[in-house]
Amino acid sequence: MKTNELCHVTNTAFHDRLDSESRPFKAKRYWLFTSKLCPFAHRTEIARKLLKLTDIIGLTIAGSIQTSKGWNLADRYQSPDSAPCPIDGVTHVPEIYQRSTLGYSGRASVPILFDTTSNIIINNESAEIVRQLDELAVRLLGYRSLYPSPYRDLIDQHLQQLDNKFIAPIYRAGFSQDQDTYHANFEQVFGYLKTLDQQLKSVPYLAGEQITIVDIHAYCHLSRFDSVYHALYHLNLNYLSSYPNISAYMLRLANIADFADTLDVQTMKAGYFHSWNQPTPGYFVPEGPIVDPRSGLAITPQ
Ligand SMILES: N[C@@H](CCC(=O)N[C@@H](CS)C(=O)NCC(=O)O)C(=O)O
Repeated sequence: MKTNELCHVTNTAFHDRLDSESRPFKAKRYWLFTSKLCPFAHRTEIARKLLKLTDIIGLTIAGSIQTSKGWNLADRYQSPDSAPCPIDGVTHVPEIYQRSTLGYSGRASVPILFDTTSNIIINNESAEIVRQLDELAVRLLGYRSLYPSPYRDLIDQHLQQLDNKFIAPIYRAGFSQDQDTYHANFEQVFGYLKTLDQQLKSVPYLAGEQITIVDIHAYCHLSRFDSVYHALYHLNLNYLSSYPNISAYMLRLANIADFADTLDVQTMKAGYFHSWNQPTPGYFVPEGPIVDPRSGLAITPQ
């Protein structure tokens, strides 16, 4: 699969495998670190739940407001799913990178897949982590793969389109420093939504009748569109609720607890509008639009 052109998104440095000879598997040896703000980390939370790996893979969800000290693990997100950080003395994510690779100078991003036995980061690229969790669930639990071989080419095509025609332009528009860059990416985003709405006319999920990994990727960015990207990145031509097939698709996914239970719109929004590296002074969190908490779709007040 060709690498993608995702600007403003952290390029990652850790691409190892979780279940290799050198790291014999045991429950809770592997640990995920995420944040409710991050759509990429969100992918790994949904995969962990959907693939029934919650007793096997540990999880700590950092506080959703990122400061110059990085993601805060001491003030972690409070939920039955979010366990205390298993690494002694660590309070912020950059410390995990330092502990794992002395002198590490890259970005300290989430998600992180960590090995609590050898105390090293295995992987910090969400798409790779999701695929590895899928392989683990198929091998260990005999679970149906969310990346089934007969559909891999189709899934890869959708993943590529999602990354290059929607996700990358969202960040390029939101962080653009001139009208032309903003305009070109604004057009790409709404062009993609029009195409996606057509694609979802005849199928319940992006690769057909079954949920696959591309639906996880799509849900994580689409569920942030109406409540965050519309205002924060000025992608304000339409709300997703004005695309009938995309809306029906998002409500279908939101009816699956393993998707909707991982979405916390208020916490996510507070993260975006208060974090130090977002295009907003962070004085307040916009009150509108009213959104459905399970799909993130804007609701037109009656
Ligand atoms: N390519 C990475 C992107 C991860 C990423 O950009 N995470 C952001 C939050 S959405 C982050 O932690 N940024 C913090 C930083 O880089 O300091 C993936 O898909 O996992």
